Amino acid sequence: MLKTPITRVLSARMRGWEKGGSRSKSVSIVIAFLLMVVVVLGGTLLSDTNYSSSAYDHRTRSPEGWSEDVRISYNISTDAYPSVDVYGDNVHIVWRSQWSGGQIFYTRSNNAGETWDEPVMIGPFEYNCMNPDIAVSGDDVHVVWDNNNASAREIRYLQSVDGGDTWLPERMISSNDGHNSQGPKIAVGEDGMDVHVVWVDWRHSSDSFPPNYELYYNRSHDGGLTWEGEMRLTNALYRSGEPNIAVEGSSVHVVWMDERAGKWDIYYKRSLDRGATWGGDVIVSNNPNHEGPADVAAYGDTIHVVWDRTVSGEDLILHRMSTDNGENWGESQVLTGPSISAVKPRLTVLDDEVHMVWFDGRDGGREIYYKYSDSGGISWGPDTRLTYTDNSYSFWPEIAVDNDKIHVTWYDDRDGIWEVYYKRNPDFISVPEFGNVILPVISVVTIYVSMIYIHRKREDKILVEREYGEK
Ligand SMILES: [Ca+2]
Ligand SMILES: [Ca+2]
Ligand SMILES: [Ca+2]
Repeated sequence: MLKTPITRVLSARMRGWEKGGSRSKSVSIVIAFLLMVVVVLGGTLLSDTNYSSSAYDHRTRSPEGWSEDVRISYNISTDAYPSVDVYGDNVHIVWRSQWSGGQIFYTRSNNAGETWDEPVMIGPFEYNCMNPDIAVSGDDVHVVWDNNNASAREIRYLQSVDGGDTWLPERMISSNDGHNSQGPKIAVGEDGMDVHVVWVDWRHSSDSFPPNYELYYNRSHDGGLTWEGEMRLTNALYRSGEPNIAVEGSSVHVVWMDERAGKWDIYYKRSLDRGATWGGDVIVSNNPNHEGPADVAAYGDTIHVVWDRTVSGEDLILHRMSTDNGENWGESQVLTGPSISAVKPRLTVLDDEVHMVWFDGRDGGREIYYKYSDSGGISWGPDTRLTYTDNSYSFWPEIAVDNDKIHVTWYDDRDGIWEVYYKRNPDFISVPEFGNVILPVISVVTIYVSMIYIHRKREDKILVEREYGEK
């Protein structure tokens, strides 16, 4: 057979492979594999560098479907007690920052939590602001808190009518009477016109010992522009505290902790006429243990109440519902626990979907947990752990839902100082995730093809040399 250079190479290669070239081939595959590992790791690290510049926290894990933790607050002081509300994909968060003696800070996201504006202090510069809460309807953003620039702590109200771009002048919506008014909670109706605020007031505190705190209330029917004047909601000795409020159509629902019977219990009351008149106090918990605090959420005629019950130093979270707008109440059911410090349950409801968050001590430290019912509160899914901060303390979660997205905020000390965090479900569809896959794949294919090419060139050279050497 005529030996041309090509046939020489081919025949030499065939003999070479027969003679154990497969060993050098496996070596090259192993090298290619190691390179692939290096490239994939490198690609992941590189794209993570881009990713973390948008404030995602890679020290945490997340359950399926949830985004990573996004740090919201950045100044060098303590940031805590966030509150969140959402309208469409516009998410708004307020919190208390220790920045300069205690101010209210605010940020928003107009893309459902993917990016956030730089936080700003809202309202006039005041010291010692506490207990912010937020409610949103369309472009109307309503914020309340308390501070003691008056002769005592009083309820402050701030409003934006342009989605949080600018804020109208701050107003005081409790009476400046020298007695503390604090811990306000705000709710806004679906039409955006009815705004309701409830708080704890000390003006009757000397009536009893322990002091007699009572719930007071104020409302607006024109989207927060004018306020009707405050009303007393409770009238029973001893402390009444930690109210929460929900509005649905013309019905307003309030729950709170009350120690009128010598221990803390959960009470409920409602107004069916946009807050003009109120029904009697209804005890929701029926148990000799410590009960509270509670939260309430309403959708149509279905009212959900959740609260924390302490039994022998551990906590249960219970749920009770009414399907006739608060007239009658079903049996209470235990949703979770007993667990160490399973407290502060917060609720939101949209149709048959009921969402709850709380913080829990079962893992050491405190972590944020989430639970969900898609049957209008009848049956509930498992407890889902949302944070993994390795014995840090994650506290006071708040939750809001719209456009099939669940938004959760809380604060914790993973960075050695209290900061505000956020996460959502579903997870973000992000460019870095795309890059994580495509870039390494292209790199690996290129390197592998080059290696095979180089290897074959070298092999051919050796075989041809050997062929000629043998002759
Ligand atoms: Ca801070
Ligand atoms: Ca007052
Ligand atoms: Ca009282």
